[in-house]
Amino acid sequence: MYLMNQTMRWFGPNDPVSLWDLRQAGCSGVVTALHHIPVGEIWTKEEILKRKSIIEEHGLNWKVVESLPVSEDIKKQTGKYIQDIVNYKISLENLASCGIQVITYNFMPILDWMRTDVNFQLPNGSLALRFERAAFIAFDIYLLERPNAINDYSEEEIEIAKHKYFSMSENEQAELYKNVLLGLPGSEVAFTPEQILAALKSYEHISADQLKEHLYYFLKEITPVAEKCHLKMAIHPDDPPYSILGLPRIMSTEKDIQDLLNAVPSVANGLCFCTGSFGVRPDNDLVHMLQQFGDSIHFVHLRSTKRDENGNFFEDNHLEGDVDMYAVIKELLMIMKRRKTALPMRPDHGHQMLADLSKKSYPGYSAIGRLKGLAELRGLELGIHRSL
Ligand code: DNO
Repeated sequence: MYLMNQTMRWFGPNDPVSLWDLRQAGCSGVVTALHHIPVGEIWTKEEILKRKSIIEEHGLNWKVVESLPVSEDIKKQTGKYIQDIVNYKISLENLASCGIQVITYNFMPILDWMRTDVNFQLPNGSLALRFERAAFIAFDIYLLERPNAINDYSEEEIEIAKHKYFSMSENEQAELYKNVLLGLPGSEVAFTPEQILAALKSYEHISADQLKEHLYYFLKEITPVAEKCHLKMAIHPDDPPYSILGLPRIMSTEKDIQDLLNAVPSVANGLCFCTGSFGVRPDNDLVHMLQQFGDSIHFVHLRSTKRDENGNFFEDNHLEGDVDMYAVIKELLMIMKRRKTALPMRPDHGHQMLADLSKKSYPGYSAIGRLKGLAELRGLELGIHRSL
């Protein structure tokens, strides 16, 4: 019988959520990354093994990396991208030799996930992550003052954003600014406006098609190495799954996945299927996508968002919101049975709740909300499995 391998994300020794916490939450392994190694540099065997032994000392395993980051130079094919790819290949070989099986990465320019509110209060008092479109547009036009930003929105949207911005206190504006540019997950470093504007400018001449070509070039380079050492590459979708701040985004739709798989056909070239990211678009039919691409899924993030007609969404309970989690898990069980393999999964994000409300953690990654998410998902999976 094939049930998913339950994992949790751990940000490493600086994570306020401990490995014991995660083990008590019921997972058998963690997914993590060597966040202290600058992007582009080699992950040495020594550093990988050091991390692995800390994890194993707590009775947990480490088989999935999230993430081995891709440098901006590789995404833009500028500067030292050739060297960065050489280093990436060496890191892959090192990881494989230490027993790692799956490598999560993304190809989102500059920023990873983006929300406008990381403390959105739900009716029961717990806190969730939220994307409010008017706040995001207000950030873009008034706080970042991105040149030509107004061309990306309708007059009506700009009017609503203007109203939003001028009704915010200075503190709220500062909070919004901080939330949107929170930087990369696992890092405390925020971007300054000058840095982000310069970074955005450096993508000005890169279209979505061009960025796709850069992704495929990168994959054609590294896939033979991944194949040779039996690693599976798992690309994470764009979050949210559309262009933001004028940047190209290329892993948002069914067509994007199809293009990726056509460009580099290999068992090593696959997906991190994140239901919360893909699920924000009403035109992404998750069950259909699972049916189409089931053979290429190497890692699963389970989360549900609730969207409205104004382009806002918040992260709902794992079994509520717009994602039909029953149908998703049922499909995953059938994929695993067909492939005779257990896929690694993790509950993605969780609400900040109970004792965690007074604790600090990475946004979305407090202990108790994820424990609750995992417990619900695991129960649902077992229930479906037993009734099939
Ligand atoms: C957010 C995460 C993403 C993910 C990366 C993978 O919580 O799902 O940050 O780790 O995009 O490269």
